[in-house]
Amino acid sequence: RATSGMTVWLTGLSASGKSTVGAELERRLVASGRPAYLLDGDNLRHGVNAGLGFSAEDRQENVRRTGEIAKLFADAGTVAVVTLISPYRADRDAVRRSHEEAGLRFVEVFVDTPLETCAARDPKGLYAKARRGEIVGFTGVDDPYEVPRSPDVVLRPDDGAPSAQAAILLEWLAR
Ligand code: GGZ
Repeated sequence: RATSGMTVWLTGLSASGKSTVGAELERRLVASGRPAYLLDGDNLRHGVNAGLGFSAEDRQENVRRTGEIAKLFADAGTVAVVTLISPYRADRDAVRRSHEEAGLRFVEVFVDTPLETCAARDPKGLYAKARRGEIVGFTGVDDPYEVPRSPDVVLRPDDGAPSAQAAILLEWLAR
């Protein structure tokens, strides 16, 4: 294919900036003539993934389904930009394997914003609720986040605002 599809998978804590970076990456790709489509965890949970909660099993199924959807977009020649906490290494690795088995490129991006920063941002007040015990099993508070061991790209707050991080990511993808 002239325009080859792939999946760019952003993993990181809630409020790490995944969705903002992902939306900006999608915008920049489309502006440069590259078909791209954002698959955001929070959005998908209202539709195809409605009914899934935040147990380890449900998160695994959330990641699996979203990975399958991303594969369809990638196979159609689109850049699927996925933004999901996807806290478990094994689940993310399974999506990578399934892409590779299908001959599709999979790029894992770790949005490495420290927990303290995410909790200080707390745009939806979820960290505060989790700390008060009003949400049980919140990632980073009382639920695990397994840091990627060999991500393809790491984005840190040092890299700048989400738009700057998206630019870095786009440059990496172009190389
Ligand atoms: C983590 C939760 C939880 C719990 C609700 N743990 O920052 P947000 O609010 O807008 O996005 C988060 C979203 C996480 O959904 P994902 O599909 O990305 O998660 S996973 O990949 O782990 O399946 C957060 C909100 O849902 N949220 N409860 N307990 N995040």
